[in-house]
Amino acid sequence: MEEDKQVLLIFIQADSGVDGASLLDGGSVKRGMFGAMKDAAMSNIIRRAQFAIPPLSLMILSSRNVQGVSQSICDLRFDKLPLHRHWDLAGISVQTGAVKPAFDLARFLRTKGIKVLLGGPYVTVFPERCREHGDALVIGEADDIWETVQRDLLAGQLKPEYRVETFPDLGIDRPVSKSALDISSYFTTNVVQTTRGCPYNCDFCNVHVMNGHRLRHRSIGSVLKEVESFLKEDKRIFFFLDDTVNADELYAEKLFTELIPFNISWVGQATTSLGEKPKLLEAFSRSGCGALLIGIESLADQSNHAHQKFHNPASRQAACIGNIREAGICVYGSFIYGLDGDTLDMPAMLEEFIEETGIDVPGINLLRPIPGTVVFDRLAAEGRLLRNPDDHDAFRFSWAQEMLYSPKIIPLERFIPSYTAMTKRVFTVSNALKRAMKAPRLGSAVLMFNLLYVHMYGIARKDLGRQLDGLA
Ligand code: B12
Ligand code: SF4
Repeated sequence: MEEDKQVLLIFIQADSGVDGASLLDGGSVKRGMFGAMKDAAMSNIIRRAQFAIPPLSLMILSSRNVQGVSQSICDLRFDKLPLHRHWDLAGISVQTGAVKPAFDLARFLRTKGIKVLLGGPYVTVFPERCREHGDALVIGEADDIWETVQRDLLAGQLKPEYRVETFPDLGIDRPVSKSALDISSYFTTNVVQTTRGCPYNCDFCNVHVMNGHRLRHRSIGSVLKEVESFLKEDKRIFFFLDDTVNADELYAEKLFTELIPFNISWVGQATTSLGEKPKLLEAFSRSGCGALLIGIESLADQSNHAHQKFHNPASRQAACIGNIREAGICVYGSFIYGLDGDTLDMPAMLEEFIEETGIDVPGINLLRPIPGTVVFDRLAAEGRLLRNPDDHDAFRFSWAQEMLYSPKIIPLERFIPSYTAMTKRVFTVSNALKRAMKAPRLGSAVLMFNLLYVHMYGIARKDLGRQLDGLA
């Protein structure tokens, strides 16, 4: 009898970013033995614990079964490449900030005689740059076309390119299975996406480029079924991976009201406007919402507007955050310092805002121009990128560790010290303890995140310090 075709789906470990803050120079900066050991241990913990949720993309693909094909997932954050086995095809998920490790891996696998197929956000946005690195490309959301790919593989007729012409209809039931995952590797494996697409246009983001502007929902029945089936294998917390879980308020209210009897706890991402919708907030809280990441970005309208973000007016931010926290939901406030429109007054404003609103976990990011976003092209056209715009690897993921562009108003050599001085004051052990004690829920998780950030922003300051020295 003929053996099944073996497909290996690979998620890449990024060198830095949330996958594990380590110095960008790979540690060649001199540190004491204790410092080096502490950094290595913390990087390891971050890699293994902090954001260790499985890649939903690969769970979706491995759930599309075609008879005669067996699929396995290799998550390089935990797993070694299983090269002792035979593989007919390796599918790599390529994220925009981890292009080099993905292409290096593709080259290596091809030297071993394994066919490589590339898919994911970077391939969708820059297919031409990927073509030479794979035997085949999948451009776009692969939910349905993946079965065609598998059938072609079976027939020995893999095509060089599969292009998804129209966004998949998420209303069709496509059950997601965890059978290709090692459940014990992760913090939780309960990752669910209810909706794709984003009606907004923030110029630093490319979700609307990859997934379109129209919100596409799954049916509420199908989400409920998935939650029920996921709970049978893993009772831990749920992550709703939607970019804005309150984007369609009617849908969200119905969904989370129906989720109340499931007695789960969950986290997600939302906009500040949730704080002005008491019924929706109640549904979130009663269905077990423990924390929400809220993209506040700037406290100044002129800065948010300069980046096409209009749905978060500064005058309403504090009250909205107060209401969300009062409903018993922790707020991870995500800010960006260095937006066009920001001045040197912003750090003091941010610190005061974080203090006054009691934000449980602050994240103060540097703007990262990601290739394929509108801001990237604009900064390139204005001559403000500090690296060659053609070298996408220079724009790899990192954790607030380097400036990749010149801010519009603040000179770079004043911007960097103003940022590092702020993170030094905001991310301290005593602030971490204070925030954990005041958190409406999940106090120990709030403590863990804040402590990790004490470490990660410390690493970022070392890298930025080196960049600043280089400017002098
Ligand atoms: C959950 C999440 C995370 C999680 C898990 C990572 C992950 N990629 O699964 C964590 C917290 C670890 C994370 C980390 C980061 N993330 Co993130 N993350 C997300 C989020 C919110 C959901 C991802 C998801 O599951 N989507 C649902 C799945 C179904 O969609 P998908 O991944 O695009 O997959 C579809 C297609 O792309 C394609 N596909 C994907 N892979 C493959 C592989 C093959 C072989 C094939 C055929 C097809 C295919 O088919 C899939 C099904 O349709 C997205 C936003 C978004 N809307 O996607 C951001 C997003 C992916 N993250 C982003 C960023 C910037 C980061 C970080 C760099 C943050 C940082 N500064 O450190 C790190 C990078 C770490 C890494 N190694 O990738 C950006 C990526 C930009 C880009 N163009 O690449 C996004 C798009 C958010 C944004 N606003 O721009 N992230
Ligand atoms: S940052 Fe969030 S709200 Fe803005 S376009 Fe991206 S997904 Fe939409």
